[in-house]
Amino acid sequence: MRVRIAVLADIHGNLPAFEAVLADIRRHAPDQVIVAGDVINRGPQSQECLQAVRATGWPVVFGNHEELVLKLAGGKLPEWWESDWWLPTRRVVESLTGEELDYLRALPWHHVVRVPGLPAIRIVHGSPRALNDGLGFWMTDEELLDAIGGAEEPIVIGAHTHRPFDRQLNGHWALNPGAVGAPFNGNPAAQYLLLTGEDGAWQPEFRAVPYDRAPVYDAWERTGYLNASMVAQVFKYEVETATFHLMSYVDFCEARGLAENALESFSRYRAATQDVVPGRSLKFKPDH
Ligand SMILES: [Mn+2]
Repeated sequence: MRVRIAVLADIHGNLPAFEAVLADIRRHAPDQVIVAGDVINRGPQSQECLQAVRATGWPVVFGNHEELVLKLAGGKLPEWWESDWWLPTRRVVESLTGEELDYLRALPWHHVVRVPGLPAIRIVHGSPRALNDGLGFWMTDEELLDAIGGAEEPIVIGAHTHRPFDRQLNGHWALNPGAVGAPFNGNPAAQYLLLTGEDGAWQPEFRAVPYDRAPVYDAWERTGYLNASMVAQVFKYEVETATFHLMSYVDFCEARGLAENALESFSRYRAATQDVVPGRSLKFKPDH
């Protein structure tokens, strides 16, 4: 008997990316599909993504961006969340209905796949330890064992880092499906993980589905906040380049004494990073 499951995560309000993955998943017709968190925030179409995901009936696991939006909705974040910088996240909160916020609150923090004759799989947003503790290639074996060794299932799938990852050690197996809506591995295609279970073992296939990104850029333009919130510009630039820019943008501004939430600062950052190899983590030192 052959079983197939699909795991996708980090849709982040990017509806065209989710629709591309949805079509690819339907072609492969897996037996189970699990969404490993961060359906919302960052991208311009959070509510549309949440509704599209819920329409599939697939189980969804809680992510750190669901947590962030719920904290903001509950007034549990410091005052600086009132700045224009965070306007996109406040818009997410305003756009969601009370019923949708309740749905997010009720999401489980993990999902376990048990198929007779196959190793059990624990699916979380980050790691079994925390929502924001992602699994990635930069971890030493010891760090990875610390992160996943506490799980009772031999296989752990965690997302959050927006980079596909696959490492086996000491009877444990860590996998990361990469991101649907905002990959950071230099490949702008919408990414997810397909697992085929057969003859007592799972075989992973990392899928990367190309899609037209023009509609998501148009959706960003329609929000009206691209010139008010530089975090929105950074999130859009991350989708364009499939590279993590948020921390390096903040570092870039700090090193030069630039105001973070100014279009001029973002334009300078964009010009300075045009030729950087996609997928590389960027760090900036002051220029003298
Ligand atoms: Mn994420």
